[in-house]
Amino acid sequence: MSARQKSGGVESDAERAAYRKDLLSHNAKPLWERTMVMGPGNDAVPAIWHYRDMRPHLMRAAELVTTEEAERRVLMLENPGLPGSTYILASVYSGLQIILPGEIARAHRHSTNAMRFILEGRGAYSSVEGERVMMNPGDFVLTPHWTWHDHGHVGSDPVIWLDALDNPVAKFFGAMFRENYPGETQPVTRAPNEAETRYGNHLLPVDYKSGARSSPLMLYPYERTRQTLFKLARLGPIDPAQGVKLRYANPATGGHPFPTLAVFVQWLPAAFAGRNYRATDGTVMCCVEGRGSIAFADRSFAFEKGDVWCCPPWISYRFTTTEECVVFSYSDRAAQEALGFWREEGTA
Ligand code: 1HN
Repeated sequence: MSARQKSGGVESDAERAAYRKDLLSHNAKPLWERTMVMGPGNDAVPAIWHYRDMRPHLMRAAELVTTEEAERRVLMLENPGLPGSTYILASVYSGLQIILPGEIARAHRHSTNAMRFILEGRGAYSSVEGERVMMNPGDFVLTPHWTWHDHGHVGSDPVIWLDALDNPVAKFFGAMFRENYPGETQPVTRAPNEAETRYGNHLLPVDYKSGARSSPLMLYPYERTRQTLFKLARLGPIDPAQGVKLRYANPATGGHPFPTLAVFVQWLPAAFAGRNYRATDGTVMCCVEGRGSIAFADRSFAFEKGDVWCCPPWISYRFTTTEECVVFSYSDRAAQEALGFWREEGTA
């Protein structure tokens, strides 16, 4: 007799339990008993790392560990909702890196895309595929997939930057590779600012084909970004949630600078009381100028220059400011758009 005939479609609890146990021995589970709820968001929670707390720890790291030992002297920012992950969000890695005058962070390459956002100090450079890129505060520097890169410092004060990588995405796919360069550093084979000269002036080499998936630029300097942002702030209009928010573009395609990571900068006026906003891309933000705060449903963080915080996917937030602010940010939006997953929602 079938289950349906025996008990009107419902087997006894004991029979079901035995059935479930038997299934488990075959590494299978019934979908109708699923515990995984289909819905947006994940275990990541909003969190902030204040620069006033992290800077002394970076200076201490510089006393305790050499770049030779560490390869990269980085404090990884781990989301408290993702313990053991070493990730700031489920899809994005972030860390704070410090380099001292005269130090070298030796050359390597990896399949993951990396970027730096400079927080403090001058005189450090990143060599990317033979081009030495000088890094100044507010600059955004690219190290795309599989490009050789090493860092050095010819200035006189410590330099600190925020690293962002798409490591969790590559790890998820099982496609993470890395390789050491045969020497400590790669030779300089390109002119200073060569990429900017070739690709950064609304002109492209006539036969240029965007074979690479990332922007051909190595550097988006803050000076130009800031000028544009403040001119647009005067021109308006201002978005009720985001102020004036721009995305960094790949000049060859108009798309995002990386296939996975989207990168943004925004200006918020003084005394801004922003509307609520949420999107499926978890976002890491960094205050470049000014003071304000970001409020989530259950907590809010005051931020100032150098502070880094994360807004997990589909959790609403709103900005308020005391001074006009510039906020730099990045997220996995490029990957989500390419795959068709990205959504946003603005509410009063
Ligand atoms: C990396 O290559 C750098 O090149 C920084 O500065 C942080 C974190 C994980 C894996 C590779 C760098 C990194 C990294």
